[in-house]
Amino acid sequence: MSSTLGIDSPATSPFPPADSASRNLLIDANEAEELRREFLQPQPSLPSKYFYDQTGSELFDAICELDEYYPTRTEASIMQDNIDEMVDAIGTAGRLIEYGSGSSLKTRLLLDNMYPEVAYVPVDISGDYLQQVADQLRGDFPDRRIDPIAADFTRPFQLPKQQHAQSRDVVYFPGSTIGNFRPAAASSLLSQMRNQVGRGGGLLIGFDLQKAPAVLEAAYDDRRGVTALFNLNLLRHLNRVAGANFQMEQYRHVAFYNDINHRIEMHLESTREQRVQLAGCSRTIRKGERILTEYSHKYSMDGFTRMAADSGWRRESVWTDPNEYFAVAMFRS
Ligand code: AVJ
Repeated sequence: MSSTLGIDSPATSPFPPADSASRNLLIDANEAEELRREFLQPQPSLPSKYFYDQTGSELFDAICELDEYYPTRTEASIMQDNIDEMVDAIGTAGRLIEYGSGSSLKTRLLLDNMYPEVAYVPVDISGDYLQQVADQLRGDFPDRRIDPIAADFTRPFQLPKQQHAQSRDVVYFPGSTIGNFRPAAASSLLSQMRNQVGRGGGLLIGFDLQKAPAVLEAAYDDRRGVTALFNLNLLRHLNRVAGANFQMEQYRHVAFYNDINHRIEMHLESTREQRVQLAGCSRTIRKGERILTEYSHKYSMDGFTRMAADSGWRRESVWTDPNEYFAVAMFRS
């Protein structure tokens, strides 16, 4: 027991499971190790991917309907207003590879308008849901080739060989999900995407732009408290799949704009001292101590273009809304 942080874990590998509890987890050993690694940091954090169980995905859909949460509807309006230019930029042949496709709801506009020879390759970590969505899409777009791939896009994954040598691949990454990655991780993901499509390939990406902190904080701490439920639901999900004992009523949602790192930070603040078990480890969380659950980085146009250029991407086109709240851009490798 190292007293400083009240952390309880045996001496050998830094984050091994302390007791039998870890053996009947609904997550694999790597995920359990990742959870322990993040949670036992001096500044505890929990991976934001655990937001998205069934309830979390429904809460996120509800967030997208909120007045305060402008990103989803703003990106959709940019796509709607510029769809012809975008499908021309994607080209007449090749594949549109969507990282973290989820419901593919946002993609339907592209699937409706892209040239018929362009195949759609949705990539998502939840295989069953992916197959379900792919079957629906095949029903709605019978003339379009749909090739789903079940994979964790944060790690390199294999794509089936290209049909025709001259056709180009375009990665599609909407919703400013790039903002959830710390700058170094975002750069390496952009490099991975570039290696995936090769020379002449494309990247169609949506990213949220810097703006007044009041607008941003309202978007991540809405009046009705839907985002607060979305944040707290992460604890319930971990209780179910990672052998945790979080008492949700003993935490409160916190979201603020960090103007040094240009990001929204979401935390769960403990309202009292408590002992927490998670994935076979445990630690004390003090009253007022915060657990980080999500970063959402906001970009300047030049800043994002520079970050992409550092990963080998050249900006070809960019589309924004009249308020310049959000941007969608096509990059070429
Ligand atoms: C789906 C990850 C882009 O960061 O804005 C919404 C998730 N978090 N409200 C975002 C989210 C809080 C969203 N992304």
